[in-house]
Amino acid sequence: MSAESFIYVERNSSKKIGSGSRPDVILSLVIPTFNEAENITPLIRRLYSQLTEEGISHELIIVDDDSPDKTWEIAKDLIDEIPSLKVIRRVGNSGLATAVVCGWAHAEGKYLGVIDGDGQHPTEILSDLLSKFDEGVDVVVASRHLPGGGVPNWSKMRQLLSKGAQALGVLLLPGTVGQVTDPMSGYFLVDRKAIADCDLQPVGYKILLEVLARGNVTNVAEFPYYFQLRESGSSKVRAIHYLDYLRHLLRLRVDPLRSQALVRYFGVSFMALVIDAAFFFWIFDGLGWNLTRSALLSGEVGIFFTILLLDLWTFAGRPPRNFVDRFRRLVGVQIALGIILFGRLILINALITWSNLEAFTVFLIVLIGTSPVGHLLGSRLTWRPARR
Ligand SMILES: Nc1nc2c(ncn2[C@@H]2O[C@H](COP(=O)(O)OP(=O)(O)O)[C@@H](O)[C@H]2O)c(=O)[nH]1
Ligand SMILES: [Mg+2]
Repeated sequence: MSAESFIYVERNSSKKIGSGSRPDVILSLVIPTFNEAENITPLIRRLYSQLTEEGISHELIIVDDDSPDKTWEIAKDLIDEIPSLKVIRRVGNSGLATAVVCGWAHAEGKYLGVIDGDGQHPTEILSDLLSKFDEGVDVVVASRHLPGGGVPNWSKMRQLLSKGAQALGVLLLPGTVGQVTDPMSGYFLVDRKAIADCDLQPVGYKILLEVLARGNVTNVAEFPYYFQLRESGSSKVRAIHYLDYLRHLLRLRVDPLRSQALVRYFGVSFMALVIDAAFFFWIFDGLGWNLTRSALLSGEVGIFFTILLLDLWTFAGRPPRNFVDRFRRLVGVQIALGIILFGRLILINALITWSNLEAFTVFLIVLIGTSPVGHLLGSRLTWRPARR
């Protein structure tokens, strides 16, 4: 065993992810573990033989948080057998996301990655993920939410929590979370250049969030995968991790760089609302058009204003940059918001028939009530980069 293959990291170690890499290591794959004694040996062997067969020069870095079941010791015993293995035993610190950062800080490869230690992430797609870097992307995410991907029989509760967490993320950090179909993925690779010397300070479980938010990331690619059943042991996800996630989102939210996009976003939404209402008031009250036609036209004016400003101002510079992709995106947003506008017309007419409120009041209630739905949908379509 070489001296640097086993690393003992004490509390408050502040090693950073450097910009230099070893030319002979393409991939540094971090495997965070906590009580994975039964899973870790087969996983390490599988990864090593597969990557070696595929000719991918690599290192495998276990970062174990001093597991009571001695996962780190079991891994350490494999160092003689697996030449590409490094084992980090972290004492006095815990948490999946910080463990990954710790592993990357000790990594020497050009591309940095993370994979779960319980066998739930299929190793077979690693070379597919890696090959995406040829297209000039900064991050490649393995996604459960693309066609061809999926999750096994998660309880309804966990599915709901996962969807809710994602929706909340899109709402709070549209430009970050909305960039990918699976922002909760724990399986992804990142070009070292994108996060070298970045001050990554993740909270809890979601390291991808931190990379997308604080890294120098412009282009993201995704690749589908099916989340497999755990080989052994149990998930470490607890209720507290949902609170951690919320804390993480809020922490990233108040980051001034990110706030600028958010302020612009809400600014545009608010202006669109005012324009929509003023236009409606003008043609309905002033010109005497009928209710449905007025609501339709003013809604369309609002939509047009929104998509144009989000594209040209709020998210200027975000991919896709070529004309065809951009046109397709704008049409997508228009169609989505158009469908909502149609629903709004039905609601307005229903409310007018069944209540004795004034037309303008009804219009305002429905407009304000439905705009979050519209913007959520619109944002997903507007900010998601063209998929590679
Ligand atoms: N180092 C470290 N690894 C962790 C910690 N919590 C979870 N893990 C590992 O992170 C991976 C994913 O965790 P898991 O509980 O399976 O999450 P799930 O797949 O989303 O249910 C597994 O390899 C765990 O052993 C932690 O606090 N520290
Ligand atoms: Mg798991």
